[in-house]
Amino acid sequence: ESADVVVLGAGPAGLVLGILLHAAGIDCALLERASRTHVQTRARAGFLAPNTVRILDRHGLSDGLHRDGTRHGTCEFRTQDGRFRLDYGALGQGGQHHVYPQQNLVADLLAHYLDLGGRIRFHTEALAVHDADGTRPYVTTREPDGRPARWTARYVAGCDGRHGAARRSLPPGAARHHHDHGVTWLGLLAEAPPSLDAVGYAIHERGFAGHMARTPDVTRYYLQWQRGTPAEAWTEQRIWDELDVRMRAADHGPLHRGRLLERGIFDLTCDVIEPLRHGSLLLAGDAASLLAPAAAKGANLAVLEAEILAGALTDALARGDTAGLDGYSDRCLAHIWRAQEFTGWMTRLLHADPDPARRGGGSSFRAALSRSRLASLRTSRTHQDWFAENYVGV
Ligand code: RFL
Repeated sequence: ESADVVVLGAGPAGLVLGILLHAAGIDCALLERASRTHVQTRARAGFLAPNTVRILDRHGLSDGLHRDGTRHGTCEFRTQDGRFRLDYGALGQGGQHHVYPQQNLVADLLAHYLDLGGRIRFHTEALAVHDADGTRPYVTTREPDGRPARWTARYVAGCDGRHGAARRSLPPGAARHHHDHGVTWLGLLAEAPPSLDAVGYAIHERGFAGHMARTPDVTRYYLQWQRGTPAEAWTEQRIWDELDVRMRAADHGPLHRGRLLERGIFDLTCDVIEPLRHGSLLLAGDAASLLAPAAAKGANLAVLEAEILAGALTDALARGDTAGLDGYSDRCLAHIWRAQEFTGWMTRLLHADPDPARRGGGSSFRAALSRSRLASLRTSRTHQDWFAENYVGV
């Protein structure tokens, strides 16, 4: 089979790209390894930056998030020195987040793409991209019935995430800049209403804890976790008790407890592929760059890159103008490195000690730096404006 653009993966990047290409009259097909149900129920991100919402607005893709999402412009830091709030929506350039679960956005995008008559194949796994340095690349796949197949294209968009076929098919010269922040999180989804009307970041000698609203009934929590310890090692009771300690519930009020719907372990690692274009193969979203979740940038970059790539591919295929494709990598990498830099800064701020369990807590040079940085953030308007601008920016 064939299409002018074969898009691998139906996450936020692949779906936005597919919709914009289809709307521009470009022949494209999406290949997705998982089922429709799987992609639209996979809970992940939830914080959409103002620029992401503007992109979705511009293309008529934001009805659901305006209807069911909520707005968020405050975060609260809890430390040994007390707590303080930053109304980041009123600082910096005045941007707020929209909180809308990623799976709901994916469900909306998928419905929109299908309504347009877009082509998508579920249960179709891309195995490798071939001949990307030529003008007729092709993708080998495993079809829903298990048979091998081949999709030919003029361009292949690798939007298939961190473990996808696009990354595996890069030429030997492609650079992968990898960095391990040395920290692991246990990510939790709790069937419980949010416990505070702000994003909560707790910096504690026993490790970081985080609180992020998702919906009125579901809240995400994070616990800094000892690397190598299985997610199931602790009982629910022990997890909630630890969240209470680190979030300093005794001082600032109890957390709303509930059943834990999901647990996952995330090593805070990150990487950037450079360049993002290898002949006819172009990377976007997590396939292009992986970010630690500390600053909630991944889904936002995915949407931004998809819009840029859609414009570049449309110029190339509809008008024969390849300037956009030639500049695609540099343009996106500027955003990606900015997001990586801020994510690294946030990660160092939130983790006074990369491995408190092993060292038994206590002070350290790094913990003192984190405390000093928080003091600056609490008291300096300039620092707060810088934080706000970066926190909601992509
Ligand atoms: P996705 O969403 O991973 O989608 C890739 C799709 O490709 C499919 N696929 C394949 N299909 C065909 N053939 C293959 N060989 C394939 N291999 C994979 C997969 O099934 C999937 O459907 O990538 P995309 O589109 O680039 O989107 C990236 C975002 O999903 C990701 O950056 C965010 O979820 C990151 N992230 C957050 N980002 C934010 O902006 N704000 C947040 O608040 C936020 N919170 C998070 C997060 C990521 C998390 N995890 C799971 C690491 C919280 C968590 C816990």
